[in-house]
Amino acid sequence: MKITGVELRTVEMPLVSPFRTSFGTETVRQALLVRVVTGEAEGWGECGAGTAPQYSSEYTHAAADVLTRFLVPALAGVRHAHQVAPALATFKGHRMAKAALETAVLDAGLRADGVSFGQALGAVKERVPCGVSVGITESIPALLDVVGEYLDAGYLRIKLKIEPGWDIEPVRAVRERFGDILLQVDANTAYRRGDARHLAGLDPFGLLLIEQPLEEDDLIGHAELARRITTPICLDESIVSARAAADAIALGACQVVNIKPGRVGGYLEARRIHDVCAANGVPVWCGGMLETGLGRAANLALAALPGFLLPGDTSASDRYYRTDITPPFRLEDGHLAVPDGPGLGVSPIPDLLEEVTVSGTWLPVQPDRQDNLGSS
Ligand code: OSB
Ligand code: MG
Repeated sequence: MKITGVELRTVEMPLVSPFRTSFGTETVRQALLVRVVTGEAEGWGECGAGTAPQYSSEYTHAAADVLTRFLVPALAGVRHAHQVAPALATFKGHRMAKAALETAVLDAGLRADGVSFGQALGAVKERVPCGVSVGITESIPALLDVVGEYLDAGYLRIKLKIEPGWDIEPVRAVRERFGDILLQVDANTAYRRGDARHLAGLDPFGLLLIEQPLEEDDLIGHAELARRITTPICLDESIVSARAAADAIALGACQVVNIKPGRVGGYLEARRIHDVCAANGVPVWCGGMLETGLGRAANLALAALPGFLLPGDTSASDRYYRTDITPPFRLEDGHLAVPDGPGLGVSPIPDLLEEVTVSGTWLPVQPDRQDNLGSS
C-alpha cells in the first residue's frame, strides 16, 4: 500500500450544550481530521486534541503544525500501520497527532483488505454498554435535570466532572435522587496531594472510581492517595503508554485505567495497554474526547475488546452534536453498535463535512528511495 498524500482538515462543530470541566468550558469542538490517500483506499483519523492545551499539552493548531512539518513527511516508505509509530518515534510527544495519522493509515489498509477495526483489534462484542460524562453545571438542581435526562435516554453509567468546590455535594445529591446507579467522578487533575482527607469524603457514596484526581506526572501521589481513600482510583491523563500503565499498576497508583487512543499514540498502543491491564487483572474502559462519528467508530471497536469491563464515555452522536459528520450513532437500550463494515465502517457525509470545515491542506507524500527501486 503506497501512501500518495495526506489531507489535514480542521472542522468546528457546535456542541449541543457547553461542556464545563475543571480545565475550562467547551462550546464548539474544533477537531483536526486526517485523511490518508493510498492507491487502493482512503483512510480517516481524528485528532483528539482540543482548541487549547488544557487537557494535555496538545492542541489542534500544534497538531496540524507537527503533522505538516515532521510527521507526514516521515511517512515516506511506510506501507503498513504497524510501521507508522516506528517511523515517527524520533519525534518526541505529540501522541494525539501521531495517533490520528496512524489511525488513518490503519483505516486505509483495513478498507483495502475489507477488514473492520473491530476484527483487526480483537473485538468480542457487537455492541457496547455506554456511559455519559456530565459537565459541571451552574447549580445542583440543573445537574439533577441533566443527569435525569441522560438516565431517561438509557445511559448505563453517569460520570460527574468534579473540582474543588463542586464534588461532595453534587455526588450526594445525585445519589440521593437517583439511588443505586453506576456513578463515577472525573477531576482532570484538579486536586493536590494534601486533599486526601477531603477526597475521602467521597468514600461513603460507593462510586465506581475517581478519575485522575492529581497531576499527570504524580504517580506516587496517586499511590499514596489510594492508601487513604476507599474509592478506586482510575488514571486518564497519566497513562500515556503501555509502560506508563505497567508502572502505575506496579506502584499501586490505580485500580482502573481509562484508555483513550489519542492520549497514548494510537489504537495499536491502546490495545497493548488493554493487554497489560488484562494481564494484571485491572479493568479498563474507553474514554472520549468529544469525538465526531469518525473517532467514535474506532473507539467503539476498541471498547468491544474483552478487558473493557466498565461502560465507557462512548456516548451517542446526539449527546455531542445536533448533526454529526457521519451517519449518527444512536443509543439503543443503553448500547451503541460496533460498526462492522471495512475499516472504521463509517465515512464522513461530504456535504456535512464541507459545512463544518474551516481549513484544509493537502500534503503529498514523497516516494522514498525504495519506491524508486521498484519495491512494493
Ligand atoms: O477527561 O475524560 C476526560 C472530554 C474532553 C477532554 C477530557 C475528557 C472529556 C470527557 C468527555 O470526559 C468524554 C466524551 O464523552 O467524549
Ligand atoms: Mg478524564
